[in-house]
Amino acid sequence: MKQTRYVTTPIYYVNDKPHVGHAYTSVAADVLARWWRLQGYEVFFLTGTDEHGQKVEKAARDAGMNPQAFTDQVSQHFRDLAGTLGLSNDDFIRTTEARHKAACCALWEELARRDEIYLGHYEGWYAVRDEAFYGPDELTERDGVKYAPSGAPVEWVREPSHFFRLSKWQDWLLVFYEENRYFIQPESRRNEVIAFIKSGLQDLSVSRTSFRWGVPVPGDPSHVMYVWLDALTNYITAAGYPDTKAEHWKFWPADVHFVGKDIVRFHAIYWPAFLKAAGLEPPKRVFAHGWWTIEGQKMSKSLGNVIDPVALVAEYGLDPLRYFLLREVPFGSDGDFSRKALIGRNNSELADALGNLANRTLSLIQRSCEGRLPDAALVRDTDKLFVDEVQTLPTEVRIRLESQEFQMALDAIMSAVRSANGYITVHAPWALKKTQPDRMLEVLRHLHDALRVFATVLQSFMPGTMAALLDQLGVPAGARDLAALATPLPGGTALPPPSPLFRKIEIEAA
Ligand code: ME8
Repeated sequence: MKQTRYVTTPIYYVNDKPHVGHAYTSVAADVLARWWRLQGYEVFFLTGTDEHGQKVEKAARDAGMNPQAFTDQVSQHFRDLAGTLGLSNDDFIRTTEARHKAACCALWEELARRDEIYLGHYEGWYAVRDEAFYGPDELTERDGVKYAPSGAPVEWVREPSHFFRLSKWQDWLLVFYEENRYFIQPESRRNEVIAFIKSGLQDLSVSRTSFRWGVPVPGDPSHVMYVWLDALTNYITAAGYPDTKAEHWKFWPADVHFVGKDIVRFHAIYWPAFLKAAGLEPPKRVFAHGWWTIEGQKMSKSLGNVIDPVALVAEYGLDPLRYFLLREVPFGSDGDFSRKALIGRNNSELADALGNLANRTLSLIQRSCEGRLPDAALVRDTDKLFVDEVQTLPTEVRIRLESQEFQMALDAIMSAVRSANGYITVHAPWALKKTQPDRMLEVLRHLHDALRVFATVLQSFMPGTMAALLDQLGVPAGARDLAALATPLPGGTALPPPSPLFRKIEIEAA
């Protein structure tokens, strides 16, 4: 069995500061990376910034800066955001780094050596905002301006260009998707990609001559590489390409590339074709999640509703935000971000359901058991349903997360938390102290065992708060992975006095 796992986020354009959409993809990738580590895999989690191309060059010009100084500055915001979001990324790649330019040149040379690239002339539509070429039948026209399906305006481009023989890979791609049934997720995106390919693939322009901000084409420096060829290569640069003999190459192929639905075409069509053409293995999965709107509207600078994730973390706390992003909508579907919804989830599920459960249980252990963990308890008939639900929870979460169903995983966890609240209410351990002290110990121990399972599986979603809960539960640092759940904590373990994990947030008056 492969003991390594490799997950990536898109590398984000440095034309502007990060917003909550970027935070979303990054948090999803972080949760999966942490989950794999809890299972004992050796994980490589990559994120970074996409710094070349016409769009970034223009943003630098608008800011009155040279492109390198500009990208240094904006890239730092993304690096800082990784810290603010508590990302556990193992590397942060920038496409302006020497290691990356070397990988791009090596890939280009390999493609050229295999006659997968030829020199021609491009004439057609280009959207700088998307850094993408579009066919005439994909466009719509308003007030004399043509627009891509994304809403980006297109311009007519006419220049000499190197082409990648993409059309040659059309049939291979269709067979590849058939043989790798889950390569593109979710299904709706897979269907969309297959329909696009069936409509006919053209060879792809992979170099530009009308601007300079890119990686010069080896042997033809009047061209710079098309920014998507450059950008996609980042995923192998970070795995050590072109040194495929190096230790680090063990991470390739990537297990999951997380992307937004806007960029599925590049990842699901161009990327496997480039790799196959160069004799390299394609990634195992491209998961294209949905799109966030903000209080019902598209997020845009002109509407002034762009949400800064740093401000959200300051206002609501990191873990409630991480939880909300993956809890609110099925991964793959579009969602609406509203403060009210975030506050609602925080108050009802985190503060009330989970937080109160922990606080009630741990306070009772403090008061009624002198702060010592009761011994492992007998599972009586009346405990069985609840204990079984808790014991099967890690497997259920694992199955959900293997297919990146974050919301379903959290749903299963919350349903078990609700059962635990039902269990504490029905068995009322606070009323047993005088009449049935031994039974009180059993009930408290079952609740403690359940909290340990909840905290263990939730660590990947809310690392900070769950570390605090595991501290309060007396779980040693070396016993916090999934395998450790098989070993019960020794009875008599001293537990620190509990303190609240989550705070309730007031809903501001509308
Ligand atoms: O496309 N909702 O970079 P980018 C959800 N550099 N996710 C969103 C979002 C929203 N409203 N807005 C952005 C690029 N995202 C290229 C990628 S990869 C080799 C090169 C997320 O800065 C989502 O993941 O435009 C989307 O795909 C990504 O940010 C686009 O980031």
